[in-house]
Amino acid sequence: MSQLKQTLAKKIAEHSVRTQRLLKEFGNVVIDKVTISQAIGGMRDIKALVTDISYLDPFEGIRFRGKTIPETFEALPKAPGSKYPTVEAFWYFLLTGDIPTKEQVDEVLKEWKVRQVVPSYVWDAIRALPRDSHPMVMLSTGILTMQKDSKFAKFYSSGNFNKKVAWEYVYEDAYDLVARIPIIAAFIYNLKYRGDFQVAPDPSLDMGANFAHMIGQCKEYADVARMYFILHSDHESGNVSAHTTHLVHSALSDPYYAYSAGLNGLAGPLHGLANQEVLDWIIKFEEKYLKGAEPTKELIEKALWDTLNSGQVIPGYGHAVLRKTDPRYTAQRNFCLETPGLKDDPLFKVVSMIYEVAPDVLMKHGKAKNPWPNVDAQSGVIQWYYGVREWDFYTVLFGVGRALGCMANITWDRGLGYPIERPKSVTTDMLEQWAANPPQL
Ligand code: AMX
Repeated sequence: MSQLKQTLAKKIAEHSVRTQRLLKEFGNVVIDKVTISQAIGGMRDIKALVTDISYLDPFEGIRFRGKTIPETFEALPKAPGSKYPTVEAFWYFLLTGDIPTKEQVDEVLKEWKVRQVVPSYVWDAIRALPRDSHPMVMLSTGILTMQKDSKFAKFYSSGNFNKKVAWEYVYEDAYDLVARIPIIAAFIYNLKYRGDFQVAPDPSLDMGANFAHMIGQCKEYADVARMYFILHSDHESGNVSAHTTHLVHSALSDPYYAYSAGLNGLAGPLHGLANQEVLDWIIKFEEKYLKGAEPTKELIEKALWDTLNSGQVIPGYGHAVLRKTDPRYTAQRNFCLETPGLKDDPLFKVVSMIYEVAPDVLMKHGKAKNPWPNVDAQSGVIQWYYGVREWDFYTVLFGVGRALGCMANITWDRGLGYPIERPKSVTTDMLEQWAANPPQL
């Protein structure tokens, strides 16, 4: 058994004691109450999910395993010659909460290579789709296709299914999935935008560098990929992609079913597709308002109001939990400011100008609870600068990163034996009765 799996087995066993004690001794302790607006309004803020992989504070932003983004980047072992950690080191950290030693990272890097081999039927299935399918359809299909070889599904139907060790099979699938998803994403990129010019993985490279290599990018892009996949990995478990993955897996659907479903949620414009929408908005702004002229704050303000007045949202702004600028936005903005060339890039200038104008506009508009930018407002600029200009691909990049968090989460879900998810529905009649006579709780 690998060091990672041994560490995880020990931690899950220790943690289970805490979960079981909470359930048995304190199961009736009330931690939250639910209002009518929460029941109708998308369950906002209801504390009804448990995860230790990450936590999102509305004002501070995300912490992975208790660490902020800068602390995470600082603490993890770096890729050779880079100031960014390898995704593999981050995977160890997300799963266990421990900063891996060099030896532990080396073991993950080695195992990753074995697991990253994608069955050839995945290529056949993706190639069979219409070439103008959205790349998220291709990614979700590619992941779902691998279900037939799920180790968890085989274990479940083996006749020897045992809840206590079920997590080990989820772990096996989850690990295979995170190792394979960048290879599948690169395949989709090459299929759709590079005339099916496919590049084999280079076994000497870590995940970020390998992704850069496979999509024909320069060496510097390896850091973009590492940063991007880590930043997008997890945002606690209530967001649509993570929650969908958790929900689907709670029915003991295997990780392939679960993450394919999660990706379908990520493909929504209010969630992961927003990064594509941001680029789309900027390009249309340039075509319609600039026509070759320099951008000005006045023109941006006008375009923002035109968008709002036509009933659309400003993509990349607002958040269901955050109430300040998303630190993932800041991390990417800092990357731009620290990268010669990028900080003077015309698109980065437009994005920075939108940042100066949009929060005030949204505040005057008076609807959005959070007028500040989220991760998606900044991520496309970096891709664009490095030549990944096919912006309908940006959500696929998000999906590669998000797999890390979703897969770590469901491995733990199974380890702790979380049951099938089944909230209770009520009727509008019932709400009206409670509105007239609030129940005594
Ligand atoms: N532009 C215009 N209106 C916005 C807005 C924005 N960026 N953000 C929120 N609003 C509106 C909502 O549509 C809602 O209007 P309504 O009352 O007419 O229905 C009102 O403000 C209140 O919404 P909220 O409570 O502030 O936000 P929410 O929790 O309902 O939704 C989110 C959160 C992210 C979907 C929303 O802010 C949004 O649509 N943003 C733009 C799309 C986007 O960037 N999505 C990516 C989010 C990050 C991610 O998941 N990747």
